[in-house]
Amino acid sequence: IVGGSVTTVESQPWIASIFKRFGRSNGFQCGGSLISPCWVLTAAHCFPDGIHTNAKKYFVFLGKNAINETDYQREKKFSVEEIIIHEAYKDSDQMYNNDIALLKIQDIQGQCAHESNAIRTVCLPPPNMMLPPGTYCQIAGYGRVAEGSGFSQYLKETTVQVLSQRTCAKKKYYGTLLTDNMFCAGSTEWDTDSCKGDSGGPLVCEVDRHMFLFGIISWGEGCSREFRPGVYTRVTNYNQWIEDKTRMPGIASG
Ligand code: 4AZ
Repeated sequence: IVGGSVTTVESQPWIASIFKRFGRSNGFQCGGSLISPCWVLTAAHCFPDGIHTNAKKYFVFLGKNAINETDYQREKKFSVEEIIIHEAYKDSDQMYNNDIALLKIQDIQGQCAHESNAIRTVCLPPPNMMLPPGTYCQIAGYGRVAEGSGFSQYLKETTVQVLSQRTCAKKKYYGTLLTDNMFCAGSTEWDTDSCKGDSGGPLVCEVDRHMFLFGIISWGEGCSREFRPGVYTRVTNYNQWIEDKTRMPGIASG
């Protein structure tokens, strides 16, 4: 996150941090959001091996304040039982379409997440609920604090404003790179934004005094550049997909 401020996980208790094992060392990969006790929603581009991704190579923390510190009081570690990448996910050199994936998580006792002050699920907005342009939303993550800098030591959050699709699809902005599965959010001063390492993490907005997960941090040209706002996966296009993929395996009928 460029700009904004350092926060504590209690103010973003749905945030997940996704790590990958590299032999002896582990690397922070992406953010995510806890949408139900067993499921983290994140970006498909966090798994460049696609359907060949080995779930065993990944693990997830909830309740984590700092990437490089262990907080025995608050954080909980989970293995990844399953990675579901959207069937229509597509990456090009410049953008990602259908940039959405689900991780099924389980702790060492085989349990899903338990709520605490530092760990909570976030609600999904109703299908096709649109946000008026100008709506203020929050983004959060452990990513870069400026283009070309290192990742943030601690969780950061900031406020961005939703842009209209019409504005963001103008030539001066992203033109035809923007699809209906995306929306843009940024600051009018171009002084705060998501950045590399924040991908997969949450964009939440308050509607009727409740917080909803409207966006997944996805892409953008650089960070905090003029006329290059952050681009977010439009979560309301995927309510049915999420429901289908996270539904408990039923008993076959007929
Ligand atoms: C990235 O590379 C990335 N400014 C994420 C968000 C943005 C740019 C790049 C948006 O993960």
